[in-house]
Amino acid sequence: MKKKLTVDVCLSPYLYPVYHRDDAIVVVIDILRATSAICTAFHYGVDKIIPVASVEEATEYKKQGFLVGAERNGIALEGFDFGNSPYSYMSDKIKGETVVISTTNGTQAIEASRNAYKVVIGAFTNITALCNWLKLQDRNVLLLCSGWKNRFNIEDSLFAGAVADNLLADNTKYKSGDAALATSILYQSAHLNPYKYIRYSSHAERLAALRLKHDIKYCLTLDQTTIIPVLEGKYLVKMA
Ligand code: 3SL
Repeated sequence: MKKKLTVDVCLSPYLYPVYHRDDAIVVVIDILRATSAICTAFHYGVDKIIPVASVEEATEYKKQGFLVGAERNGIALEGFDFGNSPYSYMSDKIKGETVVISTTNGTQAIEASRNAYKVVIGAFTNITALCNWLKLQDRNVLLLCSGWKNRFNIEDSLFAGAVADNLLADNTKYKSGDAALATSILYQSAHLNPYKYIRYSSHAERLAALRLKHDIKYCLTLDQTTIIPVLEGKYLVKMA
């Protein structure tokens, strides 16, 4: 009998070293809003994205003439071209360009998992394409939640649960780690109205206070794109 593949969830980048496996595909998740913004940027024609962890690196790229998005604590940093709203990437300005992005948590999670077998980007906006692609791979899957400053958050866990739930439906192929099981139960209790479920979460409240409720709603919208961004060296590119 063929050995089952494992689907698991790492609830914080801080825990990544504990969950790392050499052969697993890592899906980086930052629903509010980095991975949703990245998927949107590719859908609107960006050629490549360079995710960077620090504002210093982002500043260096800006000096070299790159278009740069930089956000900290939900606020777009002054002196850069974009913040982290998916809406800011719905623009002709990015078509065919390489854009650099640095965010509070999302780009930190990408940095933490750089040494994985493969790193791809997940969001509700590309969820069906992502799940279908994952099911075609013969690989263990690790869903990495960016969280908030290394803490658990609901929105990333909910998305991880949605993907886990989808993959684990084939229990002849996949088995779950405990965190995958827990998040898929979370998803099952929330899937009929995810907005209602997350609107009192700390980051949704933070974004609502910044008058960004429309961003939250967009980031919960399913299947706006079929593009799966994948990390190749220092670049995120559109998966061929
Ligand atoms: O944490 C991140 O990387 C950001 O997505 C946070 S925010 O939604 O832009 O506030």
